Amino acid sequence: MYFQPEIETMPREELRKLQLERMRESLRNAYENVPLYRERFDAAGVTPDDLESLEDIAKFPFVVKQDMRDNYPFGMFARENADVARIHASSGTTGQATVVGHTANDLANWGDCFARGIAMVGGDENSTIQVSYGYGLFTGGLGAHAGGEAMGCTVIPTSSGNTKRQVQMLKDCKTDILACTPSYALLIADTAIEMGYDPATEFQISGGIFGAEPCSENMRQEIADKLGIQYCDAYGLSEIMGPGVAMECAERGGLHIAEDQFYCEIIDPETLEVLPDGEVGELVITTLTRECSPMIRYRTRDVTTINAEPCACGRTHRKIGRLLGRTDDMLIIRGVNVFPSQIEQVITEFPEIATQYQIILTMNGPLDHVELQVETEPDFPIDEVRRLEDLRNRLAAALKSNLQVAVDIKFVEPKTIARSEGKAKRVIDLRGENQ
Ligand code: DLL
Repeated sequence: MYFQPEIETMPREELRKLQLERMRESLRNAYENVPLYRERFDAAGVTPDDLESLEDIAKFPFVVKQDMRDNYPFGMFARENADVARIHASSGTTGQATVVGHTANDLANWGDCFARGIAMVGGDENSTIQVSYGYGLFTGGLGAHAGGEAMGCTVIPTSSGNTKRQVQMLKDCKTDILACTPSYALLIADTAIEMGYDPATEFQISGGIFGAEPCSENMRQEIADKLGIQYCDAYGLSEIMGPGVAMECAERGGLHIAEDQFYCEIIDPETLEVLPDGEVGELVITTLTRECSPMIRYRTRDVTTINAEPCACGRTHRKIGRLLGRTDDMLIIRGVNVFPSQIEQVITEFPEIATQYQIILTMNGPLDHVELQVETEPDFPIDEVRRLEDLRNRLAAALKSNLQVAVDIKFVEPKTIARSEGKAKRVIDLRGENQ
């Protein structure tokens, strides 16, 4: 049931004591070994000795992704080359890539964090886990792999892609747990069904550890039903570690933060004030054990809440709510703030429409123009104008009443929107391009 019971169910007072000790150590590691932290702490007039309680972390300055870019590649490493066991890097699609280093201890801790998620879906050393996250600089593949090894599972490192083979392995190797992005899980499930299988009843699979991108409640339910599994939402980010920072237990009330390794705060992204538990804001993470790349108050841009209510599963670590999206993914449609996952939730209410969509942003004079492309299901008569117009009106009305937004809806033929084997690209922003 638990991977590390003594840590996962540690009484909160004891846990907070452990966090404080580790936070002091992490601040010292950062201050003594990373010039950026020394300069920032000195400028703010604080030293690691000023930390007397966990809440004192609010005295320390934030770091952001740009700081990592400015110090590319190794400027924020607190360890010499000989101690660095591996590096991972972000793709750099939105700017200079960011590089994060891991010592052997960092990698071992990472494996433990992910293994806790494996236990949450009922896995143990008898389980077979198929890792269909991409392997490479992206942390999904190797992070899940480390978790499988820490648990003592049989690990199938399929990586992403070659979806029919993924299905064949799921079936033939009697995979118990699948780990991949939710959009890829749906593609794998749909491919299995197209191949003539019913994975929910014919395959052994019983758990899924899915993360790296937002996923609406309806889409998650569709994946769980099609595969016949318990769905564990896995959160993480490469700057902080990778998958395993927070994992969802069977109670489904949020994702337990690995609080022995990370300290989380929620801030108001405008005023930068720390918000009380339960309020929605930006997640800020301080690493407590990371040796090579300590992060002190890293602003994730992810929007969520912290839930401190006791959990029926017995774990004492606080939880974050399932993520709506990132502050930088939020669309502002005629003054209304909307996350793509909220649009997804509305689309998935319609059985005539597939769980596939794309949002195309263009400029219409000085105004943003938003086109929502959706696919009808193969059995929907897309040529019948009346039925299509009726569907369009109902979808437009649902978007308007749920999200207060009006968007142009464009129906496309079944299976024309590109399927994703990793993180789905839901928003195509053409606003910077000549039109
Ligand atoms: O996506 C690490 C990961 C791999 C997490 C596999 C879970 C499973 P990055 O590529 O650095 O790392 O992207 C991190 O992805 O800041 C979130 O915005 C988003 N994200 C990660 N997990 C979730 C999730 C990996 N469970 C960024 N729900 C984060 C929603 C997520 N968004």
